[in-house]
Amino acid sequence: MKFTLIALPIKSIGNQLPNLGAIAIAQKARDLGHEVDLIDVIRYRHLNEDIVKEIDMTKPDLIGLSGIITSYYYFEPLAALLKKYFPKVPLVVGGGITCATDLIEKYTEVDYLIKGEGENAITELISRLSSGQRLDRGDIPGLFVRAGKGFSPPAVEQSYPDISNVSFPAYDLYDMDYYIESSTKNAYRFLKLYPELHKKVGPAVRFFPVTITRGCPYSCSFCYRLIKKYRHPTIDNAIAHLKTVKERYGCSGISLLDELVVADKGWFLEFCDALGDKIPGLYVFSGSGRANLLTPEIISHAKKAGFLRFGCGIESGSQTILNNLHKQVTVEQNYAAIKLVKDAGIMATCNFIFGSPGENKKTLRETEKFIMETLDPRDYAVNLAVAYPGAPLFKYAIEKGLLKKEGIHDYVLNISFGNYPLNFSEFSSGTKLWGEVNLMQSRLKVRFAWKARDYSLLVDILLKHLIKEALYLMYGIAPRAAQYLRSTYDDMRLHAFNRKLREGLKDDSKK
Ligand code: B12
Ligand code: SF4
Repeated sequence: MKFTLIALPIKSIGNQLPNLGAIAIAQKARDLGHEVDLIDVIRYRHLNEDIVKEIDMTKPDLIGLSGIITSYYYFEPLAALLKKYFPKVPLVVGGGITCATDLIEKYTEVDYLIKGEGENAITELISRLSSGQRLDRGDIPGLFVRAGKGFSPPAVEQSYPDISNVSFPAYDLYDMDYYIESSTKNAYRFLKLYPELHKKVGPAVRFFPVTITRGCPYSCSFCYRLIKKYRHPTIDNAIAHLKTVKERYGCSGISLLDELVVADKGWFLEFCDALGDKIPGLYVFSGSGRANLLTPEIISHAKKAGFLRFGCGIESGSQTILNNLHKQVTVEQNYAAIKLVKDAGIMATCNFIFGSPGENKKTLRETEKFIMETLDPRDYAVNLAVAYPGAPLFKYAIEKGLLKKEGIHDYVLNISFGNYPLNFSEFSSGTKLWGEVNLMQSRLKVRFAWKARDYSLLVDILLKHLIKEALYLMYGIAPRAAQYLRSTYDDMRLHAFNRKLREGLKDDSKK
């Protein structure tokens, strides 16, 4: 069987990362003896008509689409086009985008949808399709089968492959140099902010993103749990994987994209020791720490193994907000974790989420205090609370009436564009919340500049800060005007996009 996989893009964010799920599935199909093509839209940004032409040439027996939820804006028209031009070729979709099962069921004619890890379900799907067996009962774990207008869901939600026995992803299907260059640039963007670490690593390490473990046993309310069960491979398997990446592609740096690499302490310690012994000189950027799990032992092993950065997913300096997000972490644990990581000379990268349920002036002040006492401007990133379909926060938005069921389609298109229309906080509007967050960031800049006795920076920031504060306080006129302009602009963009989509499909039908 000929299988073409399409790696769907997301709105460009500068640092281009490959879709590792697509090449995991590609490798599975190859292992089963099938021929696989990959159309990498993340890298090449193909127009839909080019994809149609390419598929017309290669004539696959099965087309797979792979992406995360923010690929939705691209996925829906492409799926419609593929069904129009190749009605007899079955279409299967997988990856985080499948959290929008109801939309995919209603707004597309995709034949199969695979939820969670795809290796087992794709094996069954391909073998049944290639042997001409019927597939209409939805009896394969994780596999939704279209039956008329709707999907027939599987009896078992998803199945979990033995990750020590799946082959390493089909990296060769990607333009590896392109992705290595992008990951390397990103790693050095951070390294340059930390001269000591930069000096230690030197200028010539190549970085590439890899995942080793799968899943996470926690359930923070903003996080979509695509892979429910946490699992790790054997140490030998993990080491062989990283050695392959190093030897084949010359990467002695990796960005570890695991959701929670420290979830199993015993395994993680062994993994670090094996890294130090078997791949000396490897450097690791990891985003997946968790304050309640980071211990001096974990950090000292990680340091020896070459970890340069540990994410701490702090989210907030307020215990109320941490509780509302179901973080299962205390503010004190967060303080201690950051100190531990920084004292070891490892970058502590901390993400903060603003605008969660219960967020108000007091909780913002608590977070400001937390940042001021633990971090500096290099170490933290600011995000707004977003409800991704399938995440507990999404259910909360529906229950609280913040999002109506009939508005979900537009909402998902909006978040694909990077617009976050829901306000969970106690502030009267999203604009007011964002205004407060902006002010807090300005204040933090001033306070950091003051702490560093950088007077010219201080004057510069102070002026900008004063202007912002003055505008903000002017009877709310500025925020209201900004909100009006922003929502008008967003609506216009969304309507233009939908119009283009409809017109594109109409034009195609004339050809
Ligand atoms: C790398 C990554 C990114 C990259 C982009 C990756 C890409 N090019 O698509 C970057 C950094 C850009 C990114 C951004 C975002 N990400 Co992200 N990201 C990840 C991360 C850390 C790793 C993904 C990965 O490689 N996993 C390993 C592979 C093996 O798993 P997988 O991709 O899920 O693939 C398996 C299955 O999904 C399935 N499958 C996948 N494709 C296909 C195709 C077919 C045909 C089949 C049958 C099966 C199948 O089988 C695969 C093997 O089992 C995950 C967390 C994680 N560790 O999974 C989050 C994750 C995917 N991201 C997520 C989110 C929410 C985001 C953001 C929207 C928000 C944010 N603040 O992070 C932004 C989007 C920004 C934008 N501009 O749109 C969510 C996904 C939510 C969703 N429903 O899609 C995740 C799961 C994190 C989480 N737990 O919430 N992300
Ligand atoms: S945010 Fe991190 S710790 Fe929380 S559920 Fe998601 S992956 Fe797990």
